[in-house]
Amino acid sequence: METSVAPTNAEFLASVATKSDGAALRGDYTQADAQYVVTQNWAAYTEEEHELWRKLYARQAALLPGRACDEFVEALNKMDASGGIPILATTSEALFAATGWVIVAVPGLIPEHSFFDHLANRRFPVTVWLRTPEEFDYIVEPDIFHDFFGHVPLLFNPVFADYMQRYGQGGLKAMRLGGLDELARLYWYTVEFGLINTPQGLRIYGAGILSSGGEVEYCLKPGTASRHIRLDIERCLRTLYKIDSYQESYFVIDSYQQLFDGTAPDFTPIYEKLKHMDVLPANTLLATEIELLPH
Ligand code: HBI
Ligand code: FE
Repeated sequence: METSVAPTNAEFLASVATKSDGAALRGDYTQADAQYVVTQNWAAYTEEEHELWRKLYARQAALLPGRACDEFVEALNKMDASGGIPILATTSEALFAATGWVIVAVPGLIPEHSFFDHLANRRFPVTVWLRTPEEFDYIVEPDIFHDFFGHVPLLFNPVFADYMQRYGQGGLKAMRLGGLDELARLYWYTVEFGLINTPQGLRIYGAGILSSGGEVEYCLKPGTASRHIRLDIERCLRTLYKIDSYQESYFVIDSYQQLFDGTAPDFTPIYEKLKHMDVLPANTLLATEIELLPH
């Protein structure tokens, strides 16, 4: 990576460490700076919240063997966050040492421009608050369990980390080109709901699946109505997705390098072309496509 990135993030870590107040409350954007960054007020989490985290973690970790990709499981184990809601700055330091990424604490969903700007500068926004016990199985918005457990482990992988930065750069560009809906589908079907082909079979790398109790099992189950098809970026950019049910399509990659290389070209002509084409429903299977999950 460019050498200019490292000092920027090191300075950032230093500035966060000196802030004394902080935020951990859902929906509290009053503490956020211009980039929507807050300080994680770790002392404010209750014992009930730590206990809920431990339960979420234990349930999810037990589902991973044979389903999550090895890179995810190995990094997650090293992160050592099974005991309670983690201190983000601690993992951020380890992550910075591994791939030059840092974690920034945010109050929840943030505007697209800020989100992309963080990614483009190797900063991953992690929401500070934890879901309620009623949301154990399903939550609409990202919380700290989804963001930290689901997203942070793969950022320890150098190639995936580089893809995420390139995605952020592409996001800023898509905003200027009117390609945001299209590019958001790529994030959804890779970073959130992606599968990867390995010698041992299909494995999960998408954070939306890996942080969901039900979909970890569902997405690899033979005989469901869902598609498992090879990722073709242009095809993916045309494909609508489900936000309130399990996915009807899962796009499968062969390597993280495929993501990095596939996002190297200028998407301008693709956005132009797609403006004249219909979007595809989430359950589409084109005549040329092959279902990859053996029945
Ligand atoms: N904000 N905190 C947060 N997390 C996200 O995943 C996120 C966001 N803002 C915008 C956004 N995602 C999207 O537009 C991307 O999914 C493309
Ligand atoms: Fe996410």
